[in-house]
Amino acid sequence: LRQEHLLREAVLRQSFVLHYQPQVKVEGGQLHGFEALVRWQHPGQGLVGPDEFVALAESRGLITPIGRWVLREACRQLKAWHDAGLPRVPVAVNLSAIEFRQRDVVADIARVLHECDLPAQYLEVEITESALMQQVEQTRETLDGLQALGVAVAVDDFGTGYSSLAYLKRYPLNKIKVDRSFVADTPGDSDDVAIVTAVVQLARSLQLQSVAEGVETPEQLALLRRLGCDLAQGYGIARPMDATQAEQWLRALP
Ligand code: G
Ligand code: G
Ligand code: MN
Ligand code: NA
Repeated sequence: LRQEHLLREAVLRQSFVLHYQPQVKVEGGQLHGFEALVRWQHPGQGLVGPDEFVALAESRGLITPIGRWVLREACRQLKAWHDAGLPRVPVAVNLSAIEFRQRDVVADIARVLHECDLPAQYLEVEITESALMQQVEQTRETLDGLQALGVAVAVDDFGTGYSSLAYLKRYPLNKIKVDRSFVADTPGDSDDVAIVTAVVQLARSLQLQSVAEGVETPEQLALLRRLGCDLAQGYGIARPMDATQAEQWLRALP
């Protein structure tokens, strides 16, 4: 109850901060873009990660204002980097199922892009597989709207939901993110190697980009290279970092 009170206050004061985790090209290792990850600047506990407050925010009707702050802040930061003459890379923002299912989500995103004067090609959204499985007609409309706007869509946590694969064909999507639970025990665990292999091949067959999450070791990266996975993200490449550190990654780009 106290956390809920503090979270409401945080929403009013916008006491959040975004960290950015690099996504690199598996072939060559160059920076591709960032995933924006929200943290709560908690009055007593320091920076608190989303695992500790997103569920509470969702159940208390607070995820929409938080999500809107995240979207606006990511676009504002990206525009600031553009204006500073830094290399232009995309930033991916996570949308919770609740945000994704709002009727006006596409209009909201379009408005933020317009207000920030940011071309849509620099924003991506990540939506979990389970969110995509609900309300098929509305989901399709929203995805069509995002596609028309030019915002790419990644399926987050791929393979962890209960879903048929049919939706991958029916919906306009751009990327599949192989869940880190499948990457963690590669290359030692042959079952996980088989799963990651299959997902990367599936993505390629459907002309979707593949992104491996949770890459922690050089051996995992070597496997992904053999499989032809497009992008990689994980502690072994870089941890999520604040905007100042992320900017150093941009400055280091050729
Ligand atoms: O940042 P961290 O590694 O703790 O992220 C944990 C989970 O929280 C991830 O599954 C991620 O998708 C989710 N998450 C991170 N940032 C956001 C956000 O801005 N909005 C939503 N809805 N989820 C987020
Ligand atoms: O949206 P998603 O849940 O996929 O967000 C990524 C989450 O995974 C963030 O909480 C991030 O801090 C975390 N993460 C990123 N890289 C790694 C990694 O290599 N290992 C582990 N265990 N977690 C990671
Ligand atoms: Mn994500
Ligand atoms: Na994920």
